[in-house]
Order: sequence, then C-alpha cells, then structure tokens
Amino acid sequence: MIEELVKLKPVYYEFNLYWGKMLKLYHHGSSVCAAKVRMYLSEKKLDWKGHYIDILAGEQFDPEYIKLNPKAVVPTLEHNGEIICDSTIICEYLEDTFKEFPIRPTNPVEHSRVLYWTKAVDEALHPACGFITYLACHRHIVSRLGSDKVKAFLESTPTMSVTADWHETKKSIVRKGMKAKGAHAKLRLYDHYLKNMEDNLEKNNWLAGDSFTFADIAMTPYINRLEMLSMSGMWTGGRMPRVENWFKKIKKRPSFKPALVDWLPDDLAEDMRNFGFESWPEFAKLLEIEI
Ligand SMILES: N[C@@H](CCC(=O)N[C@@H](CS)C(=O)NCC(=O)O)C(=O)O
Repeated sequence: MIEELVKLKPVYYEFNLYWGKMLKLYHHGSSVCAAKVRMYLSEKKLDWKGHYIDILAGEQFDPEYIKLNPKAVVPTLEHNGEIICDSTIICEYLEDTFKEFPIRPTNPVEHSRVLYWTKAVDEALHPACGFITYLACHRHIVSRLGSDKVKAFLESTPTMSVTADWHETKKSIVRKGMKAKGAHAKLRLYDHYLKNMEDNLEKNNWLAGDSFTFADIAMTPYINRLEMLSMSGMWTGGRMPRVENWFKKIKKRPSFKPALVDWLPDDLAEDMRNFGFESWPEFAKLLEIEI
C-alpha cells in the first residue's frame, strides 16, 4: 500500500502543479488581439483553458466581465489569481513567466525591432483594423440584433475601449456605414504598415531579423484579418510579394491553425468572407488597386 502511494505521489504533485499554473483566457474567435495571444501560447507550447466571450452579441458588457477588463474588450488572461489585460502585455507576461521555448530575442537590436512592431500594432494598426473590420463586416452582423438591441449594444460600449473614442466611432460606423468619417485614412494607414512590412522583409527573413519573433506573431492576425475579409488583394497579385511569401511561411507554422483558424465559428468566417467581399471593390478603389 505504502509503495503504491509513493508511486502516486509525483502524479499528485504534477496534477496540483498543473492546475495551479493553469492559464485561463477570455477570448473570441475573430478577435485579432485574442488570436495574437493564442498564437503566443501555442508557440510556447502552453496549455490553457478558454472562456469564450461573444463580442458581437455584447457578452463583453457583462458587469462581471467588466470587473476583469474595464475596457470591455478581449482578451483577458487569468493566472494564479492574477488578471492581466491587453494582448501585448499578456504575451510579455507569458514570456517572463514561462522560460521554456523563448520567443524574445536576446540581441538588443532585434528586440528593439520587435518593440517597434508591437508598438505600431497597439498604437496605430489595431485602431485602424477595428475600424475597417466594423466597416466591412461587423456592422452588418451587429445590425441583426434588431434596432433595440443594437441601441443597447452601442450604448454599452465604454468610451475608453478598443480606442479612446471607440464608443462614438463604433456608433458612427454602424449608423453611417461607408459615410463614417475617417474610413479612407484608416485604410491608408493599414496599407502603410503592409508596405512597411514589405520594405523590412527585403533585408530579413522575418520582421525583426533572421528568426521568427513576437513581431511576426503581432502582425499575423492583422494580415490574416484582411484575408478573412476577402481583401488579400492588398498584397497579392505582385503588389507586395515579400508579404505574400512571409504569410505563406506563417501559415505553415504549427501554431497558425489552432490560434488563427480553429476558434473561428464557420458562420462568422462565412459572414466575414461575404461581407468583406462586398466591401472590397470600394476599398480597392480608395487604395487605387485594380481588380
Ligand atoms: N489593447 C487591447 C485591445 C483589445 C481589443 O480591442 N479587443 C477587441 C477585439 S480585437 C474587442 O474586444 N472589442 C470589443 C468591442 O468592439 O466592443 C489589447 O491589445 O488587448
């Protein structure tokens, strides 16, 4: 009997260690920020459990969730009783906490390039992506809630949310569609970062140097988003061949499917493809892309 218990002891300890360390991610299938964290988790080969928040049905406005994430956005990470918000901060936390399978470059120059990309994403590209996604697709999905629920949905969005003015911006896109102020500028900004990638990939195999880093993880959901919206014409057809090649390499990584594809419900994937496809001619015209 004692021998049996001695044999079981390591299993018991491992079990406790496992649950004590368990990572819980509040996330959504189409969210670019959540996909970034899922890809980071997958690259670091970390186990996690998910709590799905449907941000197109307004589940992010549940007062219990807002206690965790006051901006009412996904993702949120829960680990060892601590709550961590903001996707870039979550990834940095994972890197600092779990030393195995390091992603952060030790070379300071390469690390500075990683910071350039994560900063660009957080400050500029993500707000542009939120705008473009709502304009091309999500406004149509949200409109299906019916006028009363749409009103409540828009009113529930905190002022400080995806961006510092997301409450008004989201309202304006849902109400005015393509006439919402700022669409052209946001699309050009998105395109600017694609061109920036194309230039950087001339010197290096990956965005920060010769190795795959957080810079590549940070950009992956934003390129994938355009593809989900049937807008890969922004880099294909010879427009940005290095971005095209980079994305092919990204798709071959084992982390791509579980992080970027598997969590996206089929009906949402179809809506994004179809609504995006309908918007593409107008967007292509703004960018002077011939189709
Ligand atoms: N800075 C945050 C931004 C998170 C964010 O904007 N999340 C979006 C999805 S990608 C969201 O939850 N939107 C909810 C809404 O639009 O109401 C991060 O990096 O995590």
